[in-house]
Amino acid sequence: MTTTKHLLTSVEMARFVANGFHRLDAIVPAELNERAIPEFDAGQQPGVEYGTPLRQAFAEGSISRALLDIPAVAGALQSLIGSDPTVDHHHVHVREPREGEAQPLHGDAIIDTRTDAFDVQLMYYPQEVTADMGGTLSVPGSHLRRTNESDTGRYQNLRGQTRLTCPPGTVVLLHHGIWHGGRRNDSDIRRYMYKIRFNPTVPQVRTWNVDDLDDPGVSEALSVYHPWCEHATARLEIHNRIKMWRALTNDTSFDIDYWATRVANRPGRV
Ligand SMILES: O=C(O)CCC(=O)C(=O)O
Repeated sequence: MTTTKHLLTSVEMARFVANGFHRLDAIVPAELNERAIPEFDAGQQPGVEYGTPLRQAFAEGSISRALLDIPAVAGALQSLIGSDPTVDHHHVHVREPREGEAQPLHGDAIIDTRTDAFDVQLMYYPQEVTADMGGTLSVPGSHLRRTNESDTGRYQNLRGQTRLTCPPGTVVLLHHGIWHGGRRNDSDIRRYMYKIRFNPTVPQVRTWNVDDLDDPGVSEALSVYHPWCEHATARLEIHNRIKMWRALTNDTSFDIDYWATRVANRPGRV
């Protein structure tokens, strides 16, 4: 990664904590998008061993390297995962024209109960994705509701879900836990999505631009309600976000409406 100048703000980080993704529309230059599709058609990108340091994972001149060197991508990734991440794996996902079925809703890998660390998944869409092209479905705010891989596969539609449509060159950075799946492609066009998963190697603490840490917009962003759960259950998700924000800021006193402080109160216990 070449620059850390385009770091996310605290309010943007809080939105990521609440929603589970950060979206950068049309951030990749046209020449890279045009190069990507024939290369993806030619086959998967060269393999990378699990846990390879990002600096060594992708060759100079490769699409992956060029993508990760885009300052806004590098800055957002640095903000979310910290410096010197490793590459877990990468893969080009194709939804074939009129293929007839969607991928079940799932979270990648096994149930993952970490509360003080998370992996980041980058999804890159080199072409315009229209409503009938099988854009990735995801459920904003589902990432802290821990599930085991495709246990959510029986859910066909959830209120608040989004099926991605985007201009060419869009990048979405996601929390590893988000519920997602490739949708059915009802168009005549192959749909491409290139995914890279990153693992942190440093504590994910204050890795973004914290100048606005005290902005009231932080609590506001963390308090958003998503329509897939009941009003009362949504409070549990806000509680999960408070715990994540405490870990990210290393501030064990952070709270919203006294919820985390109240439930942690055990007078007299050491
Ligand atoms: O193709 C897609 O849109 C999503 C695929 C994916 O993320 C997966 O298989 O885990």
